[in-house]
Formats: sequence, C-alpha cells, structure tokens
Amino acid sequence: MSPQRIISPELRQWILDTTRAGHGPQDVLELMRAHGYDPRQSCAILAEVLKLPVAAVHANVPAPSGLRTKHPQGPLAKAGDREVRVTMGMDKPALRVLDGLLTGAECEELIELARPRLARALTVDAAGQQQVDHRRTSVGMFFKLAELPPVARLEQRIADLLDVPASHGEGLQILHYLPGQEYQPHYDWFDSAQPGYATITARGGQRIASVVMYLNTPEAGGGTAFPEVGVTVTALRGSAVYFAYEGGDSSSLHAGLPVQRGEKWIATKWLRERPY
Ligand SMILES: O=C(O)CCC(=O)C(=O)O
Repeated sequence: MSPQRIISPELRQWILDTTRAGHGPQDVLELMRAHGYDPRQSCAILAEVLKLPVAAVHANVPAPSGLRTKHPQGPLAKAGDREVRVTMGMDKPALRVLDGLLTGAECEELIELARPRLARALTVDAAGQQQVDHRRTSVGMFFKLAELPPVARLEQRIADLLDVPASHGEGLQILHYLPGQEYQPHYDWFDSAQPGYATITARGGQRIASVVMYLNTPEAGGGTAFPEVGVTVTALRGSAVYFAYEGGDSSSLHAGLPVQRGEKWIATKWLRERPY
C-alpha cells in the first residue's frame, strides 16, 4: 500500500505541527510507536509527509518486536524464588530499580565463578563483528545459558519477574571494572540501518530489554547513567536496573560511569524478542 493512501489529513497535520515545534524525525517516530504505529510503516509515512528520502528517517528504527517484557510493579514483585523491592520506576525509558534480586552470597558466587575466565570486554561493530572498543574498558566473560545452577536460578528469576521465557535471554555476562574503567553512553538495541543488523539479529531477533545487576558496591562512582533523562542508578550489591526499549527507545541511552574508588562487578542479561 502506498503511504499516500494511508495518511489521514489529521496525521499529516500532526506530523507537520510536531516537527515545526522542534521535534526531529526520531522523536516523531518514537511518538508514533507509542501510539501503536508499526515503526517501519511510520518511516514511510514520515518520509512522505516531510518529503525526505526514507533512508533519512529510517536510521535507528529496529524491526518491530513481537514479545514484550512485563514491567515489574512495586512495592514488591515476585521473581521466582525471591521477592524484589521495586524502589524506583519511570516510563521513558521504561525503567525499574530492583532491590534484592540477588543475595550477597549469590553475588560472591558469580564473581568467583567468573574471575578465572575474564578477558577484555568487546562490543559488536556495525558489521556484526566483536571488537575491542575504547568506549568499553572493562574485562568480562559470558556464561552459557543455564551453564551452572546459580546461573540457571538467576535466569529463571528474571524470566518470572519479566514474564519472558529464559530461552529469550542471551548468556549472562559478568563484567569487572577497576578505577577509571567505564562503558561510555550506548544503546543495547541494534540499529536496523547498520550493515550487520541481519547477522546480529538472525538468532533471537532484536534485543528488547536489559537487566544490569550489581554484584558489589563500588566505594565511589560506577553508577549506571541514563543521560537523556538525567538519571543515575547507584550500584548497590544485590540490586539491579531493568530497562526496556522495544522499538528502539532513544531515551534508553546509558553508560557505566567510571569507577572512582574500589571496583565494580556486574552481571548483565539481555533479552531478545525470540528464543536465542
Ligand atoms: O556498567 C554499567 O553500569 C552498565 C553496563 C552496560 O551498559 C552494558 O553492559 O550494556
């Protein structure tokens, strides 16, 4: 169907008014997604109304996601064998701070299991290849899905909490940061305009949410910052920050702030729209 035939006069006017009010194409796409429009169809509509090439508005819009995570509601949320305290929540990005997702002993156990297997943490480049990246200076490792009982137990806890089968999770990643080490601002979801998108998403599809779990409390620094919304989550042992970004929410930009004193250990779980 040509976009011209599906754009109502009201929608056309709203797009023009919104962009004239100073919102860029990505903001408009995000608003349309929030109102239930398919992201790819929105690109075509926006390009038509703004008289832009589709490629100009296409950047950063991932394929629509089927499965969504359930955002935990406070004050107490059931997470399999545990109850977690939801101590903070916001809608954009969809974010929750979760207290007590792991016990202190579980944090210690994961650190000790990971310690002998640490190597420089990598990122995925635009072609879908793993690379050393100056923006990410920590060391880390991946467990295979359900590789060991404590890993499987945590994966099931997250699956119950977010109502997504554990099979949709990538293997749990453990990261270790020393003073000065950080992970500069980035998105966890994949940009559909990048050449490696098909390769990265062939297995499991797009990422839909992240859970960053703090395995220790750094002496100073090391929080997780969301610079688009001016929020920093404090790294506290046993707690976690969960955030979702179905449709590629630009407000989910986040960073692991430099550790100032002490060290920082985290476990990260990325969830996909399909089994991984
Ligand atoms: O270290 C942090 O607080 C954030 C980690 C992170 O952003 C990631 O692993 O994707």
